[in-house]
Amino acid sequence: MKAKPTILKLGGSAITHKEKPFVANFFVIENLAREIAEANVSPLVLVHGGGSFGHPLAKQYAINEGLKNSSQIIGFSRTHDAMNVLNRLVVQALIEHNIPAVGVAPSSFVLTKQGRIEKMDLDVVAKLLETSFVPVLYGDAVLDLDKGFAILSGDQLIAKLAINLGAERIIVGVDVDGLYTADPKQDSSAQLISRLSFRELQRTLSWAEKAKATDVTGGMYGKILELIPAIEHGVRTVIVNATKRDTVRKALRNEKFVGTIIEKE
Ligand code: IP8
Repeated sequence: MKAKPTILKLGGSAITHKEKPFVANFFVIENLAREIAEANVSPLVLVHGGGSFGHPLAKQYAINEGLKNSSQIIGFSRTHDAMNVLNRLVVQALIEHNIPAVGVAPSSFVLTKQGRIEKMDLDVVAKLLETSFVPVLYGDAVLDLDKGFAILSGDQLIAKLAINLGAERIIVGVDVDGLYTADPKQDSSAQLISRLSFRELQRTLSWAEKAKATDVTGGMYGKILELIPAIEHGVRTVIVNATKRDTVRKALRNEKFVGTIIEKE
């Protein structure tokens, strides 16, 4: 592969209505599909999160705790299927905008061990990129070598993809403008951090840790922790608001945008 890929994560909090189980935010999905088409970046890998599709089921059946009783088995199927439904909605919107999107289920090429990626066969994804397709992956229920199964977050996936595919950058689209000095949903004096180094990042973790409650994969805190290996590896990482018009397009085009840029130095 010649050019270095861009990895764009579309957060579940942006593309679904988080408080309404199994309700997609079609307005945001459609808008993002249009902006991705306009930005015309290649090679591009998309990864989306679970939002109100994957998380309620993952929680209900305790998928991330591993296989402890047989009643969880159907829950694994339901969680994976819900993610597949959301994936189809995203892929269809992209195809409507003439983007050659191909949905790829991480559960078909990733095995975890204690919840961490242990084996990942990227041949198909790399070949898709080489052939000018846009692979669309997602956080998924995956098989785990030790505990039967686990939840693989889209964030763990993007960091690993970025390193293994030699990505140029990661763009993470969420439902807030970026990283703040405090939790913006709790504290009105919180200020947006426009740029920070890897070292400065450690300090933001203290408040982010408190905000990890809702997602089975850890919310903003989990997100930052997962991105660390890619940032350390030198992959420029930006966090932007995917629900605000034009932001993802500007970030993809490297135009001036509101958000947080995290770099190694
Ligand atoms: O929203 C988790 O992915 P995330 C996906 O990226 C599931 O953490 C199945 C809950």
